[in-house]
Amino acid sequence: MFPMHLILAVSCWVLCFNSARLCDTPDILIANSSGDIIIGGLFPIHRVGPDTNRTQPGPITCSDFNPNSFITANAMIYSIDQINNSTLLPGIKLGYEIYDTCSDVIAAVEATTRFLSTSENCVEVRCNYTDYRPNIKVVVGSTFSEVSIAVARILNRYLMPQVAYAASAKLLSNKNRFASFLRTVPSDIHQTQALAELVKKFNWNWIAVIATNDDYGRSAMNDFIVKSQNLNICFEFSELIPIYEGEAQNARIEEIAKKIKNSTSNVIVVFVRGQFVKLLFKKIKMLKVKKTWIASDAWSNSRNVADLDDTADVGKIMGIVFKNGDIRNFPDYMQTLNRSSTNIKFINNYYKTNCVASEDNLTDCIRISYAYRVNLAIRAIAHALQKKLSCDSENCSRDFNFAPWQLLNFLKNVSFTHENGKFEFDDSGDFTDGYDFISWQLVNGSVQFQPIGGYDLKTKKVIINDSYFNTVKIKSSCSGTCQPGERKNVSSTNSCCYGCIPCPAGRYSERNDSNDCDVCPGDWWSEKGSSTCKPRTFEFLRWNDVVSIVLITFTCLGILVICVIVVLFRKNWGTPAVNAAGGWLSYLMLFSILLSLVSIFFFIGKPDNFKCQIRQPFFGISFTCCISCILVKSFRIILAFTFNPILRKKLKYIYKPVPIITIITGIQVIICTTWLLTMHPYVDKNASNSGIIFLSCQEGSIVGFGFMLSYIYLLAFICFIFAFKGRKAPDNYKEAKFITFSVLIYLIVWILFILVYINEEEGHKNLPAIEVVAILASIFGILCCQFGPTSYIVCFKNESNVESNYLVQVREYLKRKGQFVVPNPKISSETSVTELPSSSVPCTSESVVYQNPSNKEQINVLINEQTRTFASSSLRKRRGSW
Ligand SMILES: *[C@@H]1O[C@H](CO)[C@@H](O)[C@H](O)[C@H]1NC(C)=O
Ligand SMILES: *[C@@H]1O[C@H](CO)[C@@H](O)[C@H](O)[C@H]1NC(C)=O
Ligand SMILES: *[C@@H]1O[C@H](CO)[C@@H](O)[C@H](O)[C@H]1NC(C)=O
Ligand SMILES: CC(=O)N[C@H]1CO[C@H](CO)[C@@H](O)[C@@H]1O
Repeated sequence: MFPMHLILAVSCWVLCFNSARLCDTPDILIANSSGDIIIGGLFPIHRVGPDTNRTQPGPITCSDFNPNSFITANAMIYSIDQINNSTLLPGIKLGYEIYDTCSDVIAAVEATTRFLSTSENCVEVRCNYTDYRPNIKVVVGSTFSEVSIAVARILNRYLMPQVAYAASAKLLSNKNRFASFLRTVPSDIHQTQALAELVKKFNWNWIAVIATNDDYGRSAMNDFIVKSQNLNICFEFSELIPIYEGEAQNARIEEIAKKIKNSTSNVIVVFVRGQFVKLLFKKIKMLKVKKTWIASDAWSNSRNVADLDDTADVGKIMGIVFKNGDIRNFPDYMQTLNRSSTNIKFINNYYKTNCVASEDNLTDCIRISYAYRVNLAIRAIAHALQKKLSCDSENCSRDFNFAPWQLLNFLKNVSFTHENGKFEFDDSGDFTDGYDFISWQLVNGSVQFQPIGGYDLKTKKVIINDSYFNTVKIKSSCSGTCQPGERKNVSSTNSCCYGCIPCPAGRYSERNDSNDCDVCPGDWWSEKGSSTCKPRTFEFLRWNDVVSIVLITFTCLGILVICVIVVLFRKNWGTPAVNAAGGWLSYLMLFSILLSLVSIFFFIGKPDNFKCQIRQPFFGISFTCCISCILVKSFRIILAFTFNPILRKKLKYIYKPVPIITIITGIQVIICTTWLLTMHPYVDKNASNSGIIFLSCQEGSIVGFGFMLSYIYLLAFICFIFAFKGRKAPDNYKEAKFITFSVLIYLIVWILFILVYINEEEGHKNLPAIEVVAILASIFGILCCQFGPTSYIVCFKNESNVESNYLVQVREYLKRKGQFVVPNPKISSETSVTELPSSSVPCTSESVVYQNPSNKEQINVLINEQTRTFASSSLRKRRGSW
């Protein structure tokens, strides 16, 4: 067993290596400068990394010089100079150590180990790095996410701060895994959102997406699809390009190019590195396809692609870039970069590039480099150091020998303003200052990247310059826009491909591309294919309809007639004619007829619940009262023609007008009350499938309504029977005929009404009018037949309106006819009379008529009594016929 302290001693050892400065060329160290605090830098100065077929771990050699990265690296040097010259860190000199990553992890990892070396050029292997103090305090870099991730994984162990200026992979926001990683660009998670919003801004909803088949491409594509779908953008297809060059990749790109040629979408979003975009565009050009291309930041400002011949042939290209800004005097600095005075390597290669050819070229090169983002990174570090070293305007603490992790918190919480912008890292260590959109414009035969707008991360708003926006006329949607008044008829598979169908009647859609047609609210309505609803018109029997005016005229006429009759009767009150017409019974009849006429007004005009409920009972009860009066009159006729004394006595016993009228009307009141209390009538809005609502009264209970009508009908029928029996009354006695006639009118009219009512379509507008006609017909029948003759007599034959006249004439009539009536012989056996043949009996069948009475006195008494009964209940129309 080894003692524990021995194991610990063994597990801690030191790795030393020659000073980087002692390395022979070629080496990945690009530039360095001593200082109080040294900042590490990682830049892909070369595009192609070390040979993949290495057999010995010799020095790393890279190829394919990248001028943009060279400029980016110079931006770091320049920015450090700026800080040194400024008053931000008084008395402190910042130094740097800049390495080439060769766009590959292998060189980046080597550079990282050098960052971790201590002043003795050793990387110590310890158990506890709390006290570990390497030369480099903070690292700036790198460009590619893949490289940055590798570096971040190593630095995470030491919690050495790393500030990236371009690596935007979403993964790097995870602070559990990359605790010391910060960046001066937003995460790609925002980029996909920004691109989706850009597509939405141009109202494209039918697009395709292509990505490289690696972590970056797949994750960007998936994010983009999800975010686009949330904005109702649909995808015709999505394709992945393999990242390993070769036959398979070539074939795949060819396939994709053909698919693009075949596609109906005009907009293709591409999350592919520039080098593969180049291959794709070559194929696209061969197929002569023109589309609109949306570039992710991976190639949005790639000179490599832009410098292809005839890039404009593939169509319009728009791209997203990190928000750019100016570094003061940096272009001058790059222009006057002196080959001898600078200590940066590869300056000669730089002078071989296009960038230095002209000022314009240089500006373009600087714009597409990450210079501005590096500048922000150095500023953030300087502001963090200012806090860490507790600087005031003159002095900083000169305690430089701190462990890198001690700077991390100051850096995370840094907040500074620069050129009116406020910069700070969010909780994920990312900047959130948004993006710019650029458009590739052909100027003098070469592509320039022109800013066309931007995206604000916080408001998620895309702003595109109007001047550019208005030039974009491209449409990319699977289907045309559905107009207001139509709705989408979406197929089950794809929500962006749909036909448009007009909204059915009664429904509407206000906006373009509505998914559904809304139902018009209650009293509103629309025609087929409407974008709005219009109020329905109510249809009912209006006061000013011709029918109504006619009906009202007749009603008023009826009221007028009643008034005239009342005046006539009042004037001739007590005369036999008025008495014969019923006396006070006439007033009651006229009053109930008046009420029936008044009820007509409830049948006309806009129905409401009150009118619906009141109108039928109002009419029913008043008319029942009227009929009951007629019934009493008919009853009296029966009584008058009943010569059988016993029957007469019985009938006379029952003949009590007031109770009869009260009971008969009372029963109707009960029927109507029961009806109203159980299922009362109500207003029915019969909304048809047109712009019309039929407002009508539903009777609620057809049984109640039927009972009410049948009851009146039954009473009228009884009247009819009674009066019919009295129709063979003596010539002078016309009352029975008139009752028969008026009741017959009623019976026929209401049979017709019932037939119409049953066959009439529900809630028809004219149904109330028809009922009013029936009411008017029966009322005028009664007025004419019951009151007309009496009125005639009191007006024109008033001289005969004397009681004696009545009595004399009745008696004469009976005598002339040789007929008079006596009580039934079985009861009055003292009279001996010869029975007449039944055929000659002029009176009712119950009556027994005798001829040649033996006792003249008795006969006279009898005649007097009969005459009085006649006189009190009859009227003679044709006096001359007596
Ligand atoms: C810093 O100051 C030096 C000397 O004054 C000057 O040469 C250099 O251009 C300045 N650098 C910047 C970035 O202002
Ligand atoms: C690690 O080292 C620091 C400084 O030497 C010391 O304060 C801390 O206690 C150590 N941690 C452990 C777990 O030993
Ligand atoms: C292109 O479309 C045609 C007909 O629509 C189809 O036959 C062909 O397979 C399509 N080609 C590709 C590459 O999708
Ligand atoms: C004021 C000052 O110290 N400026 C120096 C800052 O650092 C650069 C080199 O990195 C020097 O050239 C400046 O003179």
